[in-house]
Amino acid sequence: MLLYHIADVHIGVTNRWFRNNLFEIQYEYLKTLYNSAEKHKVDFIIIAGDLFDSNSIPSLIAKKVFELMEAYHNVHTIIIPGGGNSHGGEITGHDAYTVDSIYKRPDISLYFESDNLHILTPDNPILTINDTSFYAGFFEIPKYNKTKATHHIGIIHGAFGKNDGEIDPLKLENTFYDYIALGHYHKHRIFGKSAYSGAFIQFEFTKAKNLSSGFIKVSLSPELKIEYIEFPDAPRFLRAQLLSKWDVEELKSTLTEHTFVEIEGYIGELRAEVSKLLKHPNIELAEDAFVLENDSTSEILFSALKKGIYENSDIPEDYREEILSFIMRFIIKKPNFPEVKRYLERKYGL
Ligand SMILES: [Mn+2]
Repeated sequence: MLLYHIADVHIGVTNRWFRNNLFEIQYEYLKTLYNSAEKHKVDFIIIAGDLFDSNSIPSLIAKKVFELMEAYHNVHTIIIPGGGNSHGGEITGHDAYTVDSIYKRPDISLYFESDNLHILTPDNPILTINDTSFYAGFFEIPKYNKTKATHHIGIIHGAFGKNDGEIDPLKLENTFYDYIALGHYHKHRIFGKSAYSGAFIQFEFTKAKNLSSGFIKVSLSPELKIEYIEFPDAPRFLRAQLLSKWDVEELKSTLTEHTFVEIEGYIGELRAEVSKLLKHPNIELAEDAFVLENDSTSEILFSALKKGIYENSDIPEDYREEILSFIMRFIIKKPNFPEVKRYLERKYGL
């Protein structure tokens, strides 16, 4: 039994490079996914939340998406609504199952009466198709009784991981589910018998160079096999800080025709280099970009911090660049450094 798992498609989202046409790219890759599913006789495609960026998506766009899914008669699509936050059991944001949910619109809910399109909601969280049961959870591990089916798949939109405020992924291991499809984080990650597929097609500008677009392929029998399949030609969006000649070289080497870069700041010394870079059609300067002049003590401070952050093993690798970027903005915008310093001492022991 084979299934594909995607999440966080965020249809309707735009960014500074793709103001209106990100949907065309997402749609083309959805077609790629479904063609592959058909070719490899994949039984199920799971969408673990945030299919749409918001509940106010035009019906015309949503219908185009559901019609595409419906057309692949041999593939069952199982969708759960997503959302950004859970407040006292109430989930809000993105395509959360609220009163004004896209999935409750009369013209949209009709699609879920077709044989191969299914939605799991808090009112209707379990579905069995042939010998496989699906159980939906929303920001929590679903606690249901096991059905009589052969395979059991959990689908959860929520934060699991080892950081503050996250649910320990070990708890996922101790459930009866054969596989747990997760959505919410936009970076793909596999742990044990669960996985985040990450954003289907990346759309946010981030510092992380290892963010990719793609999906998870799962075979359940004869034994569990979880595999990430990347779309190597999907667009990538990077935010870069140019604080040394080395950063410039690195940026040049990561540049491909599919990479779009926003420079969020640079040192004065690199001014000429930066204006050359900005002639490249895929590189732009952030609206609030900073410039650090050579004589600036901030630069020295920054190098010291960078060293501190990279040598501190308590700081998860994935967060280092983000923390640096955050500190950098702080240094530039808020010269009251002692406050930042106290915060860093308290939080990271720097
Ligand atoms: Mn999301």
